[in-house]
Amino acid sequence: MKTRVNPRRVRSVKKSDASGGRVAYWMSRDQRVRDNWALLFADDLARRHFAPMAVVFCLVDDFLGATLRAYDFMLRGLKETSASLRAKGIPFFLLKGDPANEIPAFIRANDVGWLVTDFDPLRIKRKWKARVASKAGITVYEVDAHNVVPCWAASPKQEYGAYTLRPKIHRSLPEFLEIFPTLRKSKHKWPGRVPSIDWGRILRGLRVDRRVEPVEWIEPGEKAAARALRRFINRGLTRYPEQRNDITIKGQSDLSPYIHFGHLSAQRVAVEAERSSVPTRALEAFLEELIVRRELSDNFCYYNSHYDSPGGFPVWAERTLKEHQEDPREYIYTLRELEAARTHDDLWNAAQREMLRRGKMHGYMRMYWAKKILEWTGSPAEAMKAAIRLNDRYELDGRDPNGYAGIAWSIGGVHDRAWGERPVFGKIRYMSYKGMKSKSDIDAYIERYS
Ligand code: FAD
Ligand code: FO1
Repeated sequence: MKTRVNPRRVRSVKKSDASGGRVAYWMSRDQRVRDNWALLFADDLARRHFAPMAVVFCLVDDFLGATLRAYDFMLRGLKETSASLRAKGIPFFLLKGDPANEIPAFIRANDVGWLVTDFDPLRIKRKWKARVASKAGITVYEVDAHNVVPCWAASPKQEYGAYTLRPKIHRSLPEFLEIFPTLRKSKHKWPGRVPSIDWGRILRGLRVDRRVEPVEWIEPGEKAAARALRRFINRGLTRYPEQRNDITIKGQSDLSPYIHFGHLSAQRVAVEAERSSVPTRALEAFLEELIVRRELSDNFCYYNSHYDSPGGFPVWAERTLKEHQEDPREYIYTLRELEAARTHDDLWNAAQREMLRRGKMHGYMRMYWAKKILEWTGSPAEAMKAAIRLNDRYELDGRDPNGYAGIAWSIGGVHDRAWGERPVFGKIRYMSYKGMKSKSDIDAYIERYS
C-alpha cells in the first residue's frame, strides 16, 4: 500500500478479509496529533479506501496505580489533542471501561473495517490488544509510534545492555531517524454525530486516588511540550553532558512526562536536537539517553515477560542475590516508612520528598534511591515491589518501560555487569552515601527537599 509510513514500522496483529467500512486509530501510548506514525498510517489507510477515519481513546480508572496526578496531566493533554484532531476534521471519541469490551463495541456500532493501534510493550497493553484483536473480526494493525527504530526492527531478542543494542540502533538510524510528513486534513467526513466530551465531568468521575495531587511546575499537552523542547535545545542541551548528573541544578531536559504520555515524539526531539548547532559531544550524550537507553527499556519489557520482578534478572544477578539473601540487613524499612521518607538517610529522604512533591525525581538520584530500597528491605522481590509501587504512584513519568528497566537495573543488575562483592548486594553495583557526597553538593539538595 502506498504510504508515507515506513512499512517496517507497521505489523498486522490480525488479518481479516472483511473489508469496507471506516478506519479507527485506537490511541493509547502516543497521545498526540503531530509526528504520530500510527495516526499517519491510519490516515493513509483511510485515503486508500476512500474511508472516513476517527481516533478513539479508552479510559480506565486503574492504570498501574496511576493517581490523580497522572490522570490530570493525561486528560488535560488529551483535551488539547482532541481539539487539534477536530481542526483536521478527525473526530475523537473518548470511551470509558475495559478496552476489551469498549473497542469491539465501538467497531461494531460504527462500521469500522480497519483498526490501527500504537505499540506498547507493557503486559497490560498486550493483553488489551490481544483480546480486542480476537473479538474484533477485522484487520488490526500495530504501529510503533514511540521508538525511532521500531522495537521489533531494532532487535529480535532481549539485549544484554546498551553496548549490544547501540550498534544495532545506530545502523538503523539512517533509515528511521527521518523527518515526519505532515498530517493532511481528513478527506472523507465521518458520518453521524460525534458526542461532545465534558472533560471536567470525566475527571471528577474518575475513581482514582486523589491524595497524590497534580503538580504545578509543568504544563501538559503537545504545545507545552514543544515549548519545553525548544527551551531545552536553546539553553540546556549544550551543557547536558556535564550537568545532567548534577542533582543541584536543572541539567536534565524534563521531557520525560511528555514522552511518557506521548505528547512529544522522541523522534521529534532527536530531529530537532540534530538540527541545532550544539557541540557533537553534547548531542551524542543526549541521543544516547534519548534513543539507546530509552529504546533499550522497550526492548527489555517487550522480550522479557518478567520485567517487573526478580524473574527478569540476569542469571549472575539472581545467583549472587540468592547467595546473600540471608545476610543481615543493618536497616529494614516498611513501604509506609519509605513512602513517608522516614529513614536514617537524609539524602534518600530528600530524593523521596522530591518524588512526593515534584512528581519527578532527579535521574541520578533514582539509581541511589532504588538501590537503597534493595539494601533496606527483606528481599529483592520485596524491594522491586516497593520501588515499582512508589515509582508508579508518584512519578509523572511512571508506569513506563523506562521505570521497570531502571528499577531492574538498580536492584537486579539488568543491562549492567557484576561488581565487587559485598553483603546483601552480592555483585550488584553498589552506590554509597559517601560516593554521592563526593560527586555532588548533597547538602544543597537535602536543603531544598527538607
Ligand atoms: P533527560 O536526562 O533529559 O533524558 C532525556 C530522555 O532520555 C528522557 O526523557 C528519557 O526518555 C530518556 N532517558 C534518559 N535517561 C534514561 C534512562 N536511564 N533510561 C531510559 N531512558 C532514559 N524514566 C521514565 O521515563 N519513567 C520512569 O518511571 C523512570 N523510572 C526510573 C527509575 C529508576 C530506578 C531509574 C534508575 C531510572 C528511571 N527512569 C525512568 C529513567 C530516567 O531516570 C528518566 O527517564 C529521566 O530521569 C527522565 O528525566 P528527563 O526527561 O529530564 O531526562
Ligand atoms: N492508556 C490508555 O489507553 N487508557 C488509559 O486510561 C490510560 C491511563 C493511563 C494513566 C496513567 C499513565 O501513566 C498511563 C496511562 N495510559 C493509558 C497508558 C499510557 O498512555 C502509556 O501507554 C503507558 O503508560 C506507557 O507504556
